[in-house]
Amino acid sequence: MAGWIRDRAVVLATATLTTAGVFVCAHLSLEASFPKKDETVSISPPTVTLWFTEAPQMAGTSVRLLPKGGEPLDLEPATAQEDDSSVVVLDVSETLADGDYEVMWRAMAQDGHTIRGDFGFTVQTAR
Ligand SMILES: [Cu+2]
Repeated sequence: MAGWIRDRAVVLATATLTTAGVFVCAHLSLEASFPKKDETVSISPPTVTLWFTEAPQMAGTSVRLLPKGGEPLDLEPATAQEDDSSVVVLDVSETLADGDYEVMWRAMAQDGHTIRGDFGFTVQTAR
């Protein structure tokens, strides 16, 4: 019993540390996106663009776009915008069919903290 409690405590402590390491970063966070979270767009978006509060380290930053419940689209890796490296752009080189999509992103701050998140949007071109 005591062993079980100790193991459980270790698991909880580890979970807490992991959560803090992943999600708590006072300076780097996602400020805005295109498309916006839960937005319905009437054209296939040419990019998925993420505005961060500071420039992330691109080596630890990635953006994936996938049809809801499907596989990530095979796109070129996201890049920092030339004139503002706090803006990360994923070029969407194919036309998205109508439907629900998910954006899964990860960004590494200059201090090495990694944050991640996801949001959905809908493409609806048909009237
Ligand atoms: Cu940080």
